[in-house]
Amino acid sequence: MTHLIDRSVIDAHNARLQRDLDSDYAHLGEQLARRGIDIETVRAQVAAFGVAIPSWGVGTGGTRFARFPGQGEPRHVFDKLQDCGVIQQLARATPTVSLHIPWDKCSDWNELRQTASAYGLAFDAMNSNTFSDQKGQAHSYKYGSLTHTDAATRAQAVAHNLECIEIGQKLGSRALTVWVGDGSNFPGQQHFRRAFDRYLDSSAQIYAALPSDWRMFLEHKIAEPAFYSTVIQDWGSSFLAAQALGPKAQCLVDLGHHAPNVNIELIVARLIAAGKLAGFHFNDSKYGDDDLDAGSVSPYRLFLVFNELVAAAHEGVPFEPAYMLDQSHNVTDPIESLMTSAAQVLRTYAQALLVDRQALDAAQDGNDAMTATHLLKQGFQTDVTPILQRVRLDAGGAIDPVGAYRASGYRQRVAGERPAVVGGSGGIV
Ligand SMILES: [Mn+2]
Repeated sequence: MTHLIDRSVIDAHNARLQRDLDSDYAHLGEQLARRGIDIETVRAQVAAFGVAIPSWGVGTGGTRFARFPGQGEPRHVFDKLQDCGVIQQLARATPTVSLHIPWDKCSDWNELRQTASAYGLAFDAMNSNTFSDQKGQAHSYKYGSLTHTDAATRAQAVAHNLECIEIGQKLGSRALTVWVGDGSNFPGQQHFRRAFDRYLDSSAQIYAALPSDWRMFLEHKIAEPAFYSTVIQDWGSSFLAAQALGPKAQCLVDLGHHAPNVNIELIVARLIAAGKLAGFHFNDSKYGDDDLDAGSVSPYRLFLVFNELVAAAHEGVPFEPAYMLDQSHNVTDPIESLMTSAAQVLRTYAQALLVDRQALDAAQDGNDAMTATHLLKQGFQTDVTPILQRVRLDAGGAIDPVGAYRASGYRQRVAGERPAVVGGSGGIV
């Protein structure tokens, strides 16, 4: 195993914090025991939980207006993997990386797989890109890709997705995430039904090429870059498509891809019930697809999503969601944001595990709204920090990942090794 952060830095950092942690953990254990909860059971469940990092998340993001590059940004997929390795070494919650093609194209996929393995990383879902044109591409996606009116453009978009599957097979991935920016900017621009039919036709060709143990994740988004209509606008469109394609096609929920105030946890419940929940792209937002750090604005909303997941697991509903962060880091060090966000996801999962399901069932059956909502709040308001810290410590990580990361001087080191790209590319991710 390649250690990117010197072990002694982490050990010294942990040594200063461990006594407080032991005391806090024991105290929380007592509190939970009074509620009939075994802290060790919760700890084991949290330790088994992982969330994938998108390779593009370790670069600095941007907006439609500008991008302000950070120091020592990754230059290529190997640099990105290295940053993901640091995140996993310190925060111990992100054992997989989700690649994006063509941004992560390289000449030796075998070498990439071995490098990832040396960092203790594996590959999650592959992400295709038919929302921007690549150099030398025969047909433009300006007016759409899988749903384009021109058959040759659709065929090119299908072929790109098949290439993503092929690359993914070399890396041990088992899923393809398809998000299309296709849609329209003017009323009347697009024939809604025909565009959706073209989507189904193109997607069916991709679906037919899926290896038997693969899944296809359909990601809906209400708007952007098309601002009047998008072809896969909402979970309903996504569900119709997944239903038409077959059992290996499921619906991916990106928390930022809905209208403001939409009840996302209810969508999650519906997709679980239909056997069509693919998984999540976690982030937070206040206005639109803001791609802010998970739980940074509305942690209770994230909790309510996890409440549905934990309830379904508790009730033995068969489902296997894939979890990924999908954020844009414009003003923070992406490594710090991703470690913090991964911890936030684990925190929220732990809080949802604390809800007394039996008491909640009784309150719901008895129409006791106040007790029911108090039961959720009781889980959400429990400070599970000591559990997260113990999980990291036990796995060889840092009790305080951001503190240890800053003490390690990693960013300064790679800033010297990775010269800044003058100008840089657009910041839209
Ligand atoms: Mn997403």
